[in-house]
Amino acid sequence: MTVKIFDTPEVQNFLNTIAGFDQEGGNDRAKRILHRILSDLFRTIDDYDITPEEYWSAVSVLNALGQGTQFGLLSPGLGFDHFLDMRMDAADAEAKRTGGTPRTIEGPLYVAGAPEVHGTGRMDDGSDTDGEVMWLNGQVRDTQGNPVAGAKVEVWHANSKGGYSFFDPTQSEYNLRRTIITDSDGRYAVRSIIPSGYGCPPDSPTQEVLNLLGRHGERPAHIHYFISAPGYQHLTTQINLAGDPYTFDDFAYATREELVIPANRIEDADEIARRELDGPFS
Ligand code: MBD
Ligand code: FE
Repeated sequence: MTVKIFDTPEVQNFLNTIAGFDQEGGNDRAKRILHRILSDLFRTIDDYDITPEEYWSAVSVLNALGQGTQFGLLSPGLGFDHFLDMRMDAADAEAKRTGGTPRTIEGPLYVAGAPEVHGTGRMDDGSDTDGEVMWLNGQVRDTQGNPVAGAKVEVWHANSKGGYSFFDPTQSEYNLRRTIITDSDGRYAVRSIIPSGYGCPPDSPTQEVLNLLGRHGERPAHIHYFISAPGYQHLTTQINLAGDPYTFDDFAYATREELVIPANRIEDADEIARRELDGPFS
């Protein structure tokens, strides 16, 4: 079947009808956007002679993606999240908003309402016996380099198996998720465990689509951040722990050179003992 009908008046009129162009009501922007998307898809069907069988198999993939967070997971794999970031970067550049830590994608695994701690605290519930202790500290500064006291630093990351609380039923609520308020010097310091990279579930519809593209679904070990303070632009970002085999081969395209952070291994027994006693905070 190699017929081409897209450019005929019948098909063009049909598209106008489907998108509600022939009638009042509805939302004008939605009409125009849906008209564009449907036009592009109809043209694709025409150009590639997509068969009904192929179309219905795509419908069944879309239905499967509708379960759980599966489209949220495929979305960064298909580059939508990074593309939106590229557009925000370009808008910042055009408005001459420069400097500061680069943004990167949020991903599908943020959960609002994490316990709040002031300056210091512990993120893990102690149950991940394979998890290696990690002290995570930093300072929120504005683009002039001045510390921002009382900034909100929301941090979330995976456990040693690459799983996130709320999505991995073996973890307690809000495990490895905290809202940290920076101290008077803009600093925060929390104790947690070193996260592992994330891999899309092998039998998920997301991985099924990636397989069709000959692609893996792996992310390097990373830690997510939202940083906000009144009067400042909200920052969504991540850091990557240096040395992961997927650092520059992230299926979600979220790595940025400036966000790859080498961890320092603390070997000194006295220093470890002092941190165990005092918490992560000194
Ligand atoms: C993750 O942990 C993640 O951050 C993204 C973007 C996609 C899948 C899993
Ligand atoms: Fe993540």
